[in-house]
Amino acid sequence: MFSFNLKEQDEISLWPLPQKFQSSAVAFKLSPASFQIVHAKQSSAGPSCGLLENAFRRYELYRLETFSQLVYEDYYGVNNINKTDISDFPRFAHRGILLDSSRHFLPLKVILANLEAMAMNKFNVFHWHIVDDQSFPYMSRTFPELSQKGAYHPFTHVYTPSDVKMVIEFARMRGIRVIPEFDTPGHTESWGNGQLDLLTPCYSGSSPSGTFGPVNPILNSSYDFMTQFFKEISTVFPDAYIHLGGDEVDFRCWESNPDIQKFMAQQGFGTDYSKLESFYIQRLLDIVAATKKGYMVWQEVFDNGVKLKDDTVVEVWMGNKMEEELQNVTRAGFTTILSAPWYLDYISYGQDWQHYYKVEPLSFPGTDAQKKLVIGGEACLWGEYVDATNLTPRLWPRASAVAERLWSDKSVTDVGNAYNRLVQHRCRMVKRGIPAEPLFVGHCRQEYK
Ligand code: CP6
Repeated sequence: MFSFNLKEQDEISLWPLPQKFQSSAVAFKLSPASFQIVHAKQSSAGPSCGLLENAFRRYELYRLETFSQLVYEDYYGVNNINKTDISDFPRFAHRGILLDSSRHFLPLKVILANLEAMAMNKFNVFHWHIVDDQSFPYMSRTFPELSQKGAYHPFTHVYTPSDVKMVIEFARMRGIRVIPEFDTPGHTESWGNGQLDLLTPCYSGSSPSGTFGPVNPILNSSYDFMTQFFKEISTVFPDAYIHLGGDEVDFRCWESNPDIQKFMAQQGFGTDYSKLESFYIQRLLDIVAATKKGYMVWQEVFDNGVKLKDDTVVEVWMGNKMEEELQNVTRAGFTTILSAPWYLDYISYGQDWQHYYKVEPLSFPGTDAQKKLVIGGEACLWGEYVDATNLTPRLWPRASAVAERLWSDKSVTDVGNAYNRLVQHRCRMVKRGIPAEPLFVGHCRQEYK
């Protein structure tokens, strides 16, 4: 009468692949009525661990992620699990996703759904590129005008303190850190709307042109502002790290401004504006260090020779000379994370996940000590062409390729095997309410509604 493809339910499809696992043909039936998950006798956690208790509850029938991925529905619609021994741990400690809520506002719902998908893929860092040139949706208690005047809309397109709390707690429950990025001195146009004199006035000839450039590095008021601002940020975001940006500073406005020119001469910087940039960043780093937070920065900050604290994490994002950069950063003894090969905002026809999958983060020449300094990577979804309508399918399952690269053993490189598992993993995400896009032709047993 009719037939259907049994392939999907017959195979287990773990993603990312555990470090070690051994499955057997012995199958157990799971009955929803009697199923329970308990702490092992030797477990150090126990029922006092609220995080685990909550995770148990969330996973209902199938509970923890890997376990849940082993459960399959048999021909009769009964849930089965085969006896399996697993010993697992991540290859890299930092497995992140960057979302950009400035180029387009991302409603809370989209951010939370993404955190859910991150947990399914064992990502553990949400790098929240929360503000940028185009808008300032972060509602600051100390400087409320930043979002009142800098957000796309002062009420509907902002993250209130309780929104931010919600994101942090939702993430924490899923083992995800939230690292906010407040990118300065460049990428700050939106900050200027609500904070007078923060940005450098650009000149055309001998008079101000009415436009503004990077944060004004020659005024004490800029540093007073940053001191108060990052004091707030350090209390709102509990993670030990803050991302301070420092990328893509456009020098043209600084060059045009006679006060800046005078300052450059006084400091003996000549016409090397990267020295001025470093002067700013150096003072900013000292301000943030005083809040007892560690900081992450984009690679330019290292390239410009800024003196960094030993525990600084340098994020390598430029695709050209990436291996050389990793070599230099680790030779200088800094920890680093890699995002250059994983710019998921770039789209092209075909299965681009395979390119992300084939990256080997430690292929650069260097000593074992240098390689140890690469603590992970991030898939970046910059927001120029992304909002709530297309974020989730654009990110998933393409980011899943990055997830496996950062979690599984170095030897897990078989693209064909990955394809088969990823097809099913993608259907599993769809089944769980994440509208992940298809890899190629085919179907899921349960389509997205
Ligand atoms: N915004 C910010 C961006 C980018 C960066 N910083 C970016 C640059 C080049 C590409 C993609 C994104 N949109 N603040 C660089 C880290 Cl190709």
